[in-house]
Amino acid sequence: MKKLDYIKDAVIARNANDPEFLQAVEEVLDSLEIVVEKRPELLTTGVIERIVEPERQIMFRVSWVDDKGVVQVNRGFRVQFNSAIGPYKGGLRFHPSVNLSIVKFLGFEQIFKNALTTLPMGGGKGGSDFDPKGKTDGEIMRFCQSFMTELSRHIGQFTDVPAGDIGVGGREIGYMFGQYKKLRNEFSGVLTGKGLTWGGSLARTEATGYGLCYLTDAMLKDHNETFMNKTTLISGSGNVAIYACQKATALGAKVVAMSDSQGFVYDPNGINLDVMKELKEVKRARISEYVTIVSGATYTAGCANIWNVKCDIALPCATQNELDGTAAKTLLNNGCIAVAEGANMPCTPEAIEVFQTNNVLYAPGKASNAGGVATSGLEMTQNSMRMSWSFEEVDAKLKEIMETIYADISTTAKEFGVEDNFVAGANIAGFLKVADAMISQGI
Ligand code: NDP
Ligand code: 2IT
Repeated sequence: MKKLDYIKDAVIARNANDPEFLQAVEEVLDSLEIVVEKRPELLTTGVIERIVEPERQIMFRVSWVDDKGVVQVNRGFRVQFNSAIGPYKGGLRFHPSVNLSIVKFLGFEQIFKNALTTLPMGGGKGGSDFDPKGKTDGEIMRFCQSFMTELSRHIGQFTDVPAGDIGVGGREIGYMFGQYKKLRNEFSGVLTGKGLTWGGSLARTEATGYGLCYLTDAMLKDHNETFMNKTTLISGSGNVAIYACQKATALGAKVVAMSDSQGFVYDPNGINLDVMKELKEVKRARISEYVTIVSGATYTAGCANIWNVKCDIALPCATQNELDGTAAKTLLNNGCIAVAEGANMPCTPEAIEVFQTNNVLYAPGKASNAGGVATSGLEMTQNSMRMSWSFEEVDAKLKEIMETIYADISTTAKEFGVEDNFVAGANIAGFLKVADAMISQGI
């Protein structure tokens, strides 16, 4: 019987239909067992029971008209999870799999991630079950406008500042920003990931992937390793994966495989990023097309098969639960020394167990992918100051933040007697900052 089981049981009873949310909460509660031993007031103030319940959950109808004149109806979500240390902040995901469980798990993780960045941002997340694949620009625009028509009532630069996530990039942020501005007659930093001529920050596009590599580099160096000449796998081929590939390659790694939801490409010469960017960012094509352009590369159907490729470092950058216990054992047997998450919760609890019991360095997403939201925080700062920093300035700040996060999670793990357990380090460090703020602010 663990000390926090009574809270876990209550969360399970109240959220029985939300498996992803329960998975995220259980991991955090397990990490906090060693904290409540030292800090009993965390129990008497009810701060743990409070932090697992969203402050506000909004669900709404999004109706729009497709190019054929047919009325379509989607469901929109915004979960405003915690505002103890700043306005709600977190991305919007457009993907057919989006439901309340997924939005709640993402919003919950965002609380701790945002606290780790050192910037004043609370946690939130939103999205829709809208599928952008195969839609025309006009359809995307009309959907985004309808989505923002309702969302605009609930957000604001000092209240809640959404950004991108899966299926939401610069194009979608533009259409949503335009609609917000029309409805409110207000030009403000209500969204991040904006275009560079209308309030966006340089390096926000690159930030999550770059930040992932900065944190991984710090973790490797702390263990007398580097990216140099390391064979690396990166799942996904979206925003996070592409810029992780760019930075890992710049740091000396050889990225030999990337994927999309249908399969993966293996390129023994190292992924040609110009080809990949043209295919994914410009043409929005399937990754299988890569092998028709780059000779020597091969395509294998089934995205999870990427973990069968022999590697030194694995960077899962696609989606939740994409790397399971079996894949983790394969990585281990193939000699993988480090796994760092670009995606949110890509490794299952079984996979994490395999890494941690076999001394594979493992960085959890709420620390390793925090560079995206950290740079969103820097975008908010620039908007408030009515000025913009150079790419080099933002990139230097991002690198410093990621190194600080690594130092923080590593020191916290040591302090609680679980050296190199970065799951515990990240959960505890993120939690304590928010919990202390909640306690100061009263019930
Ligand atoms: P994108 O939409 O740009 O790319 C998503 C990539 O993941 C695509 O290659 C997509 O393939 C693949 N993918 C999506 N769903 C699945 C699935 N169910 N199974 C397998 N592959 C899938 O999103 P991002 O790169 O922005 O996001 C990737 C991950 O990083 C997400 O977990 C997100 O929450 C996380 N993240 C993003 C941040 C950001 O700033 N954008 C910040 C921090 C974390 P396909 O094209 O075939 O769908
Ligand atoms: O998961 C994430 O941290 C994001 N999708 C980025 C959130 C943000 O507000 O930049």
